Amino acid sequence: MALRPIICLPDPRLRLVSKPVAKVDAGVRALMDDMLETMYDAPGIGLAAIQIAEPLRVVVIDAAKKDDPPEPMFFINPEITWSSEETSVHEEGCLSIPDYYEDIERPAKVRVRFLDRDGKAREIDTEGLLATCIQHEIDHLNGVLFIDHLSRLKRERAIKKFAKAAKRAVDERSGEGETP
Ligand code: GNR
Ligand code: NI
Repeated sequence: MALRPIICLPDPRLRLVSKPVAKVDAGVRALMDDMLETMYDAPGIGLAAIQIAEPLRVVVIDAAKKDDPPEPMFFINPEITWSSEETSVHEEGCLSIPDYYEDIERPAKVRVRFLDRDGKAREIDTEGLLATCIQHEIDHLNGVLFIDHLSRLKRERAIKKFAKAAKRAVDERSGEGETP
C-alpha cells in the first residue's frame, strides 16, 4: 500500500471522464488499497481514482460513524439505477477543493449498481451520508465537482479563490514575491 498525492483544483485532470474498468484484477485491487490509505490519511470519507490522477471508474468510501469500527466500501464502475424524488441537503467538502464547504441538495436515496472488490456485480440502496457521498464520487468519475451544483456566482467565487491560491504557490516557488 502507498500514500498517493491528491490533485486539487484548478488541475484540469479533475474534469476528465474516467474510463470503465475492464477487468477487476490485482492491479485494480492495489489501486483501491492505495486509495483507501490515501483517503484515511487525508482524512476523508470517500475518494475517486481521478483524485490520485488515475482516470478509472473506481471509488472507495468509508462513511462509518466516528466511533464505530471502520467500514471500507469499494465500488467499481458504479452506476445510479434509481434516485428518490425526495431530496436532502448536506454540507459537502472535497479533498480536491481544500477548506471549502457548502450545502448541496441531492436525491436523498439512490440505488447503485457496481462491481465489488472481487468483480462480483452488486446493487445496493443507500440513504443519508452514504447516498450523498456516492453521488459526490460518481460525479468525480464524470468530471463533475460539488461546486458545479452551486449557483454560478458561488461557483465562480470558489474557482477564483483556488486559481489565486495556485498562482501564489507558483509565484512563491519562482521567487517572484507576493501577489496582492
Ligand atoms: O471527505 C469527504 N467528505 C464529504 C462530505 C460530504 C459530502 C461528500 C464528501 S466526499 C469528501 C472526500 C472527497 O473529496 N471525495 O471525493
Ligand atoms: Ni470530492
